[in-house]
Amino acid sequence: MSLSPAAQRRLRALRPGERIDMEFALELALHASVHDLGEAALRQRRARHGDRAYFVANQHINYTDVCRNACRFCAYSKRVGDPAGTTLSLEEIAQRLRERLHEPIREIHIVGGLNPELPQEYYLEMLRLCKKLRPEATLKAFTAVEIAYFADTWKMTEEAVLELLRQAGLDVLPGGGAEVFDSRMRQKLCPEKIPAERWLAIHALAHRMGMPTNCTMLFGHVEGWHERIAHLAALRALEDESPGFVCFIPLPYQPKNTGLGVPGPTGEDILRMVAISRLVLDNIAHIKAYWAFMGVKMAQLALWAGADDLDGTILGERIGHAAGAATPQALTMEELLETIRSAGFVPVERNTVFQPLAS
Ligand code: V47
Ligand code: SF4
Repeated sequence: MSLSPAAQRRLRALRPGERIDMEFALELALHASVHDLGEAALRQRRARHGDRAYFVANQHINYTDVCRNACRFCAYSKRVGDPAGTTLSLEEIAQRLRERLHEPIREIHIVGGLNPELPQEYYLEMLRLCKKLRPEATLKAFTAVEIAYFADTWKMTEEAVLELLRQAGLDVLPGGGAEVFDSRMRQKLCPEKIPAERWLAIHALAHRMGMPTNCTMLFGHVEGWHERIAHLAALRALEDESPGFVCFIPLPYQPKNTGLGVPGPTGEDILRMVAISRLVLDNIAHIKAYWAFMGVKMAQLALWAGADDLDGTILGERIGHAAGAATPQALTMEELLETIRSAGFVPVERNTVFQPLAS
């Protein structure tokens, strides 16, 4: 069934930043053509960001793949005690940072599994070390899932954990671990992971403490549009109540080496998801087309369907690549600039919170 003429008119007449209700969002997601959705999302994106497309010079540190959880979509983690598990020592982390000191990196993205063998001091030292070697970089570290794990194992409140980490150098929380908020889906995908309510509460807390965060959704596996729209609605409601989300990242499911046995989203589905995100999340300024999971060419197209950011140079990402992401390990600054320009946009280098950097 295609979109009704009345809904078609409503979509074409959307004003910049106009809020749409969830019934309309679902109707659009189910029935609008990808072309009409992309066109409407492009108008919203242009009203906010013109022809600019953002990127950041960053480095990923995935410090341990040992994890107490065993999410079924995750090809990265190893069971506690598995001899194949790897954890970077603080010296190895320092080495990875030193190897790239000649590059003007502005963000270090640090996430890992829930590894019971690592003491509190490891995390604090890791942050201090990053700040010492890279004082000009923003530390975007630890998903809400890791923060909850620290609070439980260190027997501290989540607020005390965030404060302790902040004193050691933490600036921003990344958006991972959200997956799909629907509890039935979570039961199928990641039954051991914190429930959606706790993920949301930790982000709200960080925002109240003045710490910006990102948000994500893992899509294109067992969920449907009802769950996707409900997920976006929960993010929008949280941002209304406790503002602080910098950017939303729709993460296309990478199917290789995982236990789910489903293929992952099509290109058309990825573009629909990006466009719907731009149309629903009227209170979140940025939508990221994460090239490491989407592929560089898909990410270029996503800039035409509502996205305004490509993330960054990356290097060191292991989560998506363990699940078969057929993308490069890193892009150079020149390659990123060319990717954006050849897609028809004007590249703007930014820091983690999207302040443009003087070029
Ligand atoms: O939390 C795990 C997801 C996330 C798979 O905040 C998978 O700027 C796809 O959150 N297929 C980590 N996704 C990545 C992430 C992220 C990436 C880039 C930027 C930011 C940011 C955040 O990746 C995990 C999980 O949701 N994930 N396995 C998979 N097979
Ligand atoms: Fe562990 Fe995160 Fe992988 Fe789940 S997604 S198994 S919490 S590393």
